[in-house]
Amino acid sequence: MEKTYLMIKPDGVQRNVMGEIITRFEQKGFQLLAAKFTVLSKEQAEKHYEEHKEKPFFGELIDFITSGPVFAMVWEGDNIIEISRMMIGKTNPADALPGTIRGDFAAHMSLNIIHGSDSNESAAREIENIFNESELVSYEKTLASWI
Ligand code: RTP
Ligand code: MG
Repeated sequence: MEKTYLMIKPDGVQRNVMGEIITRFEQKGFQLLAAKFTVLSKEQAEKHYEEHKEKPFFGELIDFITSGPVFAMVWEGDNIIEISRMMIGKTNPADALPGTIRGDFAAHMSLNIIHGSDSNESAAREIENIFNESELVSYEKTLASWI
């Protein structure tokens, strides 16, 4: 089963859409393994976005992602990396289709609500940056079988 790191960014927290976003991933059938409401340190932010460290917008990206609390989560499901990025929508909200999280809630490139890992390697690095192995909960939804 594939894992991904999803993180509601400071703008998503402040826009009061955390519950709505979590609902979408729950209803899609994915399983939450870990969650943490926290302010990223500069070191965590730089590690999270290390693939962008040579980009001109890197400084602004780090300032933004550390500017307030984020909701960091680990989710699991078949093909979750590709599917969750489809649910999130394109990076630039001008290209993000209605029905996607960015298409529905975002209007600016830098304020695009949520991050989703783009590969298995990124997911492993991003998860390890925020969570200890022991914080990932493994469980079966056995109690839902009678509903
Ligand atoms: P994210 O990593 O945040 O989930 O977003 P993404 O995969 O859709 O996009 P990525 O290329 O990884 O870019 C990371 C974040 O950097 C900002 N960005 N600004 N000014 C620019 O040209 C530019 N390009 C990217 C965006 O906020 C993007 O989410
Ligand atoms: Mg990215």
